[in-house]
Amino acid sequence: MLSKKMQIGLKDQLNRESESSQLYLSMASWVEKRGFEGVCEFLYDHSNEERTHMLKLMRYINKRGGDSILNKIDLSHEEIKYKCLKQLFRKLFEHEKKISHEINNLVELSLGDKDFFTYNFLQWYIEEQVEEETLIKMILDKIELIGEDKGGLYLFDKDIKDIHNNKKNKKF
Ligand code: OFO
Repeated sequence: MLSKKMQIGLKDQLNRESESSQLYLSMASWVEKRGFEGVCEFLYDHSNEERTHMLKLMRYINKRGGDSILNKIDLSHEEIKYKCLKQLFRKLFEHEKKISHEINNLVELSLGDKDFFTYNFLQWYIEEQVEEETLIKMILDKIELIGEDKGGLYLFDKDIKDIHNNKKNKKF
C-alpha cells in the first residue's frame, strides 16, 4: 500500500505528466502553423510520450491500491503565447527543469517512506528525465546560436527531423 503522502505525490505527478502532454500538443500545433515540419513532428510525438508517462503512473498508483484522479487542465492562457521558436523552447526547458525537480522530490519522499517499490518504480522516470532535459537544452542551445537567421532556422528544422527520427529508431 502507498502511504497517504506518497499517494498524493504520485497523483500530482500524474497530473503534471498529463499537463505536459497537453503543453507539448499545444506547442506542436503552434509550430505546425508556422511551417516548422521537423519541430512539429518532434513535439507531436513528444506529447504522446508524456501521455505514456502519465499512463505508467496511473497504472502504478492503481496497482498499489491508490486512486489516480485526473485534474482538469486549462492551457487556454497558452493560446496567444510565443513570439518565436526560441521563446517556446525556453519555456519548454523551464518546464522540464520543473518536472525534474518534482521527480527528485518524489524519490526523496519514497526513501523517507521506506517505500522501495516506489523508489524502484521511479528509477525509470529519473533516466527518462535526464534524457529529456538534455535533449531540450541541446535544441535550445542550437536555436540561440542561430538567432533570427531564417536560413539557419530552416536547416535547424531539418536537423530536428533527423534527431527525432534517430531517437524513434533507437526506441523500436
Ligand atoms: Fe517531460 O516529463 Fe514526463 O516525465
